Amino acid sequence: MQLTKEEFKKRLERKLDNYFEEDVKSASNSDLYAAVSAIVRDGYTPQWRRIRIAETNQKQKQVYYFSIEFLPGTLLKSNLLNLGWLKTVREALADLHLDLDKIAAAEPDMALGNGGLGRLAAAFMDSLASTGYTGNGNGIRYKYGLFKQKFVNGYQKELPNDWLKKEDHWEVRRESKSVLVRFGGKVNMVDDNGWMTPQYEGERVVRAVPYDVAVVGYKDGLTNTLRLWDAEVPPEEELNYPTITDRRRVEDLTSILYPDDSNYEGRLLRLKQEYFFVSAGLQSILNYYTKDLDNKDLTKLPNYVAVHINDTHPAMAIAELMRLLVDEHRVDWDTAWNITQKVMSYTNHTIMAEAMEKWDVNMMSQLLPRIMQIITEIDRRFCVGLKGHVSDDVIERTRIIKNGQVQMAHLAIIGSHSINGVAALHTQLLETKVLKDFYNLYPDRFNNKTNGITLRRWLQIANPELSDLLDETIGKNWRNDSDEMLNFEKYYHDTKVLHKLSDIKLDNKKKLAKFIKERTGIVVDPTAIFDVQVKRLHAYKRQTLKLLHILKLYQDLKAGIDHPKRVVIFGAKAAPSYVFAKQVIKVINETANMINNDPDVNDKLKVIFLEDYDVSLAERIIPAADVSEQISTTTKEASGTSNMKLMANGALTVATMDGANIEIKDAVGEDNIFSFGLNKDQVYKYYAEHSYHPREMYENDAVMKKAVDALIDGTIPNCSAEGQALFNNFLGDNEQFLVLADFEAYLRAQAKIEQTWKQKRLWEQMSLVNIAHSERFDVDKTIERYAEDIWHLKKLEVEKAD
Ligand code: 26Q
Repeated sequence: MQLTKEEFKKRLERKLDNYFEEDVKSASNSDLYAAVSAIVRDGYTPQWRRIRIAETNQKQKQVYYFSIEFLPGTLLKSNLLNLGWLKTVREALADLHLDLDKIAAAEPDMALGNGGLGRLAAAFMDSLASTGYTGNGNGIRYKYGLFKQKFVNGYQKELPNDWLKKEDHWEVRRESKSVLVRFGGKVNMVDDNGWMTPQYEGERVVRAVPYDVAVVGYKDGLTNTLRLWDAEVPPEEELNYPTITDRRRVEDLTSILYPDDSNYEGRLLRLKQEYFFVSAGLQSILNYYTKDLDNKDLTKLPNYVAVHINDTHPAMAIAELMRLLVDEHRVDWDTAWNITQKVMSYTNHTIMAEAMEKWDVNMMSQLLPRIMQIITEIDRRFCVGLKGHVSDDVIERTRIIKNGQVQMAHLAIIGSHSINGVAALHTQLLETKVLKDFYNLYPDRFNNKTNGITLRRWLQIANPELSDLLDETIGKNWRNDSDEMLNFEKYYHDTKVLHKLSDIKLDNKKKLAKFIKERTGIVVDPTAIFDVQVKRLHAYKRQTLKLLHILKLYQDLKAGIDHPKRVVIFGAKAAPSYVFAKQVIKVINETANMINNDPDVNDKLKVIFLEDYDVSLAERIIPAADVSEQISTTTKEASGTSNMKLMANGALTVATMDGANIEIKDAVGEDNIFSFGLNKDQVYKYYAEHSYHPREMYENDAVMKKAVDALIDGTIPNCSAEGQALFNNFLGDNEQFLVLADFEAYLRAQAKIEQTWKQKRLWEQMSLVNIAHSERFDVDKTIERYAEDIWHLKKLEVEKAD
């Protein structure tokens, strides 16, 4: 639908008047945000309805993406962009002396995710709608999103993220679509006319109420639905919840997002959350299938429905679909199993053992007695089916229930027709190491789907200046077809374009410098190298290696050895219970303090740790980055996605050959990336031979020793305990992440960065190549591959309203 500036202004006045009895002059940014978002809602609502009707009529297959996290960030600008209104609205507001960016800043971040996995789920939603596939998100409407991070004396403190305090403007409560979810109690199987049917006794019933968020596709795309479930006391069950505590226990189900992104803890509430949204989602799918589509033949379900399991958190979907088919719809077990396997597919996001979900059999039996019975039966049949075909060892290693625990990854693999990793190396490691036994059993189920990013958000919204430069050079069609970005490489020798590129970067850096000044009071020089590491804080991501590099630079500067000016920028949250990660934050903050206030350094080096890294902050930092730090221990980062966002914005990557970094290198060529460090075979060799002896390295390398010693010799004030903890960690023979093993290679890569920085033209050329090749990581390409290879979807045909 077209919108003119004049029409928008009229609507704005009307909304402000109706909602707040204000006009454009008197309204606050938050009033303006409410009014503009209401106009946007009016813009997509008719289309949203029309598409739902078209879906029901055309009965095409749909995918349901089950994810315990969705991390969309803010939606105003992306909805405006996708409606094709962004420019008009920005200009209309400017006419009224209003700034869209300031108004948009009033929107709270929808931070219903920890990091990569949740952000990927949100990107997939946007992409499905934009590419024209009917895809639905299924998740949890957490009352509190990921905690807000504050630093107090350099320590991380967590504050609740009450994002719903000011009502969410995008969600629609759909009470009529509520379903009931049952927990606990006892289950007895009784014969009901020849069908063994469960009878429940003493179970608790919770009502799941969906809140739907429209996912507006780009330009001629669809408007899909992200369905997030909230837990309530069912009105008909009021008497069973007599006390406030009883009621609160129900509300608690959806109250918090677990803040650990790579460490698994078997908490009962987490298990409840997992079953809650899985059961609600599947019931709602079957309601749609049997009622709206009026289909009674469940054997045809796989022709209409694909359910995707994002990591193992929703893996109970396999058992729950079996329960619904067998118990409620009286489908026989073998038929039900066949349907389930055809419907389900699973993505693995980690190879780290400590992140693998395992649930205690006793806990699961108590909370979900029928589900535990079904998983036990799946496991039994799996073992019986293999007996005699493979060795007993293989059966023992691959079965679902072992040592009193349910291995969720095994359930996910056994119950799905497709298992994918998220980057080529990651998938290869799944096939040859971590899931080798399963790969031998089911080689055809394994496939790779390298992650992608929403270029719409990371270029068009976050970096409009660079987007304009692409328009001016290669034409506007890259906005619809990212392949065309490759044409940008033709400007490799074009001095004018290279200058423009560097002006845009400088401009973005000035804006970030201003923001840094406002937030921290620290002045940074926008002409310095902006060296960025933004991601969750984790030992394997090795913010510690960056820290050692900073200490080395500091020592050089103190000794009169010169380096190009550099501003190191961190953004990272640590899981609240992750002691080591919090110690790293403290040491980095104290190091920053020391360096930023040392007159000897003379502004040659600044270290900025920005609080509360989230999607909104990413949109400010990433367009201003010169260097992208992707320095995880090889084999540990499944893919990474900040690497892709930074590349698209013209940052040059310094990287270990881990995750998708390898594919970035393939795309840009060796000369346009700074790669370094141990390869996967060297890493596995250390592990296999127990041959990592960091103390020897430390004793034999004076530069390393000096940097590491700074942690304990009193150089860095106010963190002797934490500095000692890092020191001990680095020097231990069982240090898993091999920080010191990569130190020297990392310094060499950084020296090369300094050399290149001095050749301004070469730097701009490399930057240009990186931007051009970021098309490879366009999430729409990733989604096309999922749609074709895994979900077997066709695009929906819809007529536009006008
Ligand atoms: C599990 C059980 C209990 C509590 C929490 C969790 C939990 C929650 C979140 C476990 C893992 C996560 C998130 C993992 C994650 O974000 N992984 C990242 O996924 C990205 C998208 O595929 C990859 O790019 C990253 O490499 C990977 O680390």
